[in-house]
Amino acid sequence: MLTTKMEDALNRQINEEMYSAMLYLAMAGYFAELNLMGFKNWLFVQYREEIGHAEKIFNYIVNRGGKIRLYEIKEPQVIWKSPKDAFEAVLNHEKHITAKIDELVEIAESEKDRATFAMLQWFVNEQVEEEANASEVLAKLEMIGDHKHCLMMLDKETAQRK
Ligand code: OFO
Repeated sequence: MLTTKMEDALNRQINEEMYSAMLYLAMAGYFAELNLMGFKNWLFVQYREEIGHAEKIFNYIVNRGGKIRLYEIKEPQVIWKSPKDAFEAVLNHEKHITAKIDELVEIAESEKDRATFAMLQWFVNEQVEEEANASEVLAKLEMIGDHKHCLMMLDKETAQRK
């Protein structure tokens, strides 16, 4: 059985993951407006992954016999200054999520909840990938600068993400 503190923190993380999904869906819309459909695809795939993260925690709480609590999802930003600005926001957001996962791990340790600690290791590893994916696109955008042709090439590359 989950302790109240652990259950509450996990439910709050569902909200964080749902906000991540909303943020990336908003960003997909921003790139669609710029006719950068490859970037739109990248963010749409990311949006779906975030829904998957929320579902993973939801199912874990259910499997442990806990209570699900859903909270209001904050309205995301919908416009950015440039593609680079948007991907800086992705990386910063993923760093924020990594800190949230670390907090959950600390709670699992302090509550002596080994099952939750084990489950969270998936998220610890996932965050390494999430930050690396965002950093990779951001680094390329920084390299490209104002070169429209290179931006179109990167748009083609991001269109491949599944
Ligand atoms: Fe992007 O990893 Fe979940 O929130």
